[in-house]
Amino acid sequence: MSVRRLTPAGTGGVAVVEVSGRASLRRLEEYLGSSLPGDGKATLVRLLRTSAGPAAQGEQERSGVDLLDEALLLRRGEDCVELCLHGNPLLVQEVIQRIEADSGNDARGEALSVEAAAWQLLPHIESESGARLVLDQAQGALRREALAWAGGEVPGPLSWVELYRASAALIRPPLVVLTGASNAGKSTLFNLLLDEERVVVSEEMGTTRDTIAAPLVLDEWVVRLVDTAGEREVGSSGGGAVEIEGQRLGRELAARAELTLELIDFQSLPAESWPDPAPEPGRRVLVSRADSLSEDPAALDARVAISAMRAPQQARALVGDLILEGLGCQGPQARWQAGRAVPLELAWAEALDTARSLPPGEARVQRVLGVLNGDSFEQGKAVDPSCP
Ligand SMILES: Nc1nc2c(ncn2[C@@H]2O[C@H](COP(=O)(O)OP(=O)(O)OP(=O)(O)O)[C@@H](O)[C@H]2O)c(=O)[nH]1
Ligand SMILES: [Mg+2]
Repeated sequence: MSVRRLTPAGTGGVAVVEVSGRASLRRLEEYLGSSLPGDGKATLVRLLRTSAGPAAQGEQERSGVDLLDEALLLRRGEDCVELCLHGNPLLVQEVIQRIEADSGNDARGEALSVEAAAWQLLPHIESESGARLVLDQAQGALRREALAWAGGEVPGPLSWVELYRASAALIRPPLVVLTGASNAGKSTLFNLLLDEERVVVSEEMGTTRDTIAAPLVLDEWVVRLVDTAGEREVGSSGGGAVEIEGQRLGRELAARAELTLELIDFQSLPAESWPDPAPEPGRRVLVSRADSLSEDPAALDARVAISAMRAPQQARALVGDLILEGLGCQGPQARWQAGRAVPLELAWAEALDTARSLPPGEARVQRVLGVLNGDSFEQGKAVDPSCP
């Protein structure tokens, strides 16, 4: 049984609170002093500070002193209702506490079904395609597909983990970090991509001394773009210590980024040499300040070089494509497709893949049900499904 907020904490027009579990619903009925509507039906309810029977509620309503909120109550299936409250955070908190006190809530460590987890994730998704993908799973796309696969009715994906990886960038914004020597043009590119003067740009070495992140929309995706302090030798006294710390933070972020984009100043390239634009997965290298190549736009594209000054539009398009390619956001698998089943967590995908060891049929269905109902996980972490 549980009471949980589906919308993010804070001020809002509406706050949605989910109450689930048979015992919770019984207690909620007692608290409201009226029976809950049938599945798919909604009703208006008045939530009071005290849980009393209908007679006492009527009394308090008349005096008008104890009303916490008037809410729309929506029945979502046998064991679950949603309360749509007016979004005052203080009143919402009070309502949650009232219902919890009445239902003996113990949500901590409780199993969370894939649908419940999807409803919780939905308000936090930053791209429209990602939100639609998560909504599909909240409405049972993964459950339908995974159970049909477990029962041997459909072949299912070759790998649930691969399916998760292909869509991961839609679900959580990947970290994309700009790196490179001081004055390579990182901040100039950062501003150009965001289409605003977000950070300071100057010809002075060591202009950027901190890490600055901003969301960048690219086609269907949103990425977390980070500008960093450029690499150069600095003394550790005076302002140097701050810059060294900034460089350290930048390296730390780059180490855990889904993609690093290293800029190399065209002028600093040794003659006859050109960097490999894709030296390894998760790393792309771009030649910057290639003004002299900008006379011939095809030369910029062919050599993965940009001139933010002379050909800004081309630079923006080239880097946007490079980021999406580097993140694997290409091909139909990576895009949102209506109603497609996608595990929203790597742990779910891994747990589903382990069910392959069982032949399609009842045993696999039971194992998959355990994953879908969250029984195979504890506090958000996967446990070995082979050890129940
Ligand atoms: N000619 C030319 N100059 C550029 C280009 N891109 C950036 N610059 C200039 O290069 C200088 C350094 O640019 P920044 O964007 O501040 O460089 P940075 O990599 O952020 O430098 P740090 O913050 O020190 O790490 C500025 O004077 C920019 O105007 C370009 O494409 N062509
Ligand atoms: Mg900079």
